[in-house]
Amino acid sequence: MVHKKIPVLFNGGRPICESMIIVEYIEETWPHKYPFLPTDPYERAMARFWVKYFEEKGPAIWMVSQTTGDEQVKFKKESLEVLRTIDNHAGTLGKNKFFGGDNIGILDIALGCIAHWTEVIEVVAGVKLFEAHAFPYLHAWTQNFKEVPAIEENLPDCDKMLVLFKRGREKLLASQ
Ligand SMILES: N[C@@H](CCC(=O)N[C@@H](CS)C(=O)NCC(=O)O)C(=O)O
Repeated sequence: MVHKKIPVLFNGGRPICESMIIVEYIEETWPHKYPFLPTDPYERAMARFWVKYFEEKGPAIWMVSQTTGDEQVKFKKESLEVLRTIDNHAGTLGKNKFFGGDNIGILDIALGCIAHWTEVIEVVAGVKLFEAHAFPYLHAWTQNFKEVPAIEENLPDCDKMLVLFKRGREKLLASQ
């Protein structure tokens, strides 16, 4: 594939890459089974807006584990701003458990890494980002998200992720 990155979905032998393009493809191919986007055009646009926001800004969280010193401080600040913005958005959920309503939708999937990856990133970087009391709405959402059977059964093992991420950071520090 062009970027040599995962994930890649194969359907009928044909590859589709880029996570969120894959999610939209699944939705368009099996709309009744996986209605990941709202039916209302305005709501669809809003869901896509937030997905794009997190695709653009979310990598700051990962970068906290890939940097040191002033650079890490900068990415920590950016990460906290992203978490703050998404926590505010999660504050509008009301009675809904998910951004998709009663069931997870495209934005829940896009934000999935906050629910699971962030804690591993924090350990590897030695930096705390996602305090439950500082981001209460987002924290409540992560609890709901991780309880969804399809999510719970498929989350990668934290210990294995830790080994992998630590190795990545060690390599990075050795090359500096
Ligand atoms: N925007 C892409 C990002 C994909 C991506 O960065 N994948 C990482 C793993 S999470 C990867 O394949 N890295 C291997 C590499 O960069 O060589 C998407 O959402 O699918």
